[in-house]
Amino acid sequence: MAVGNTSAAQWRAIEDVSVLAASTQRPWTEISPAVVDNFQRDGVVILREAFPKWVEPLRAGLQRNLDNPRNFAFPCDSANDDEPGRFFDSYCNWQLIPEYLLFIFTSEAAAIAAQLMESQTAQLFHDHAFTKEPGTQKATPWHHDLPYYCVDGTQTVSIYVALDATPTQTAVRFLKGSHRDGKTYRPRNFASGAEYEHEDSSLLPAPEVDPHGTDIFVEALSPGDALCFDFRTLHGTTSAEIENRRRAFSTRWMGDDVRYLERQGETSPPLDNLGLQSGEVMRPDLFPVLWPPSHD
Ligand SMILES: O=C(O)CCC(=O)C(=O)O
Repeated sequence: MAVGNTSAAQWRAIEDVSVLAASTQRPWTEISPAVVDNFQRDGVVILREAFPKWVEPLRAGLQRNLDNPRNFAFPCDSANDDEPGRFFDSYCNWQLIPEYLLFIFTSEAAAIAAQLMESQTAQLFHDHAFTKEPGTQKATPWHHDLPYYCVDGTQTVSIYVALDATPTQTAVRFLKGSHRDGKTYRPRNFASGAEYEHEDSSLLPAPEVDPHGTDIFVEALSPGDALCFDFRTLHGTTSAEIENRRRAFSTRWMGDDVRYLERQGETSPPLDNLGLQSGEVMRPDLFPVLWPPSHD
């Protein structure tokens, strides 16, 4: 079983990604003000049929990742050996998997991210691919992503593209409005449920959320639909058994107010040696600014 947070591959495969950003174009697609308002209010929104033509390429990219996890960055199996099924994830692979790279540099994702974040710019943080195989009962523990990351800010979004039809029973659930409650919870390991060791006393114990409560946002997904959620929005799943393969490809985006934050403990991804002090902008040579689409 591959454990998380150790890199099998060099994720910084391209010397200066700004060159790639400047030589590619990303299309515009309009997000309605009502959708932006919903995202700002709830911390989550669904965009139906946002990326239909990307489903096959992203499935192919994810299959490379699944077939040879050790050739790629940060592979992780979160269903333990004595648990049924497989819950695989891997992140920071866009420089290694061409289909991921093409999606990030040439799809509408950057334009969508900028609009939802109400930000002039959209800067890529990283990609994150997920697969739950049939038979898996392992729940995704309730968590929010921001305290896992070496960044802080309020203009953030993950664009999670469903690659399989997913019923509500096994889809990711979100606690509406939790991005604005001012609380930050300890990250936890998906496989063991153990909390990360952090010296930050402002972090609350990992949250318990009623997955069937009235404030839960959950939608059945079709391939190509995108769930878009703030890094601060609490999310998780039930342990309902996965009946059909459930794959998703997520990209994490940072807006104008996001800055590097030196966390007092483990982060995921564990992006060390960035050469940054807390409060500095994330390096555009490693984390490309993809909206606006060109800088000339
Ligand atoms: O697909 C899942 O169950 C987990 C997704 C997730 O936690 C995330 O995208 O941050």
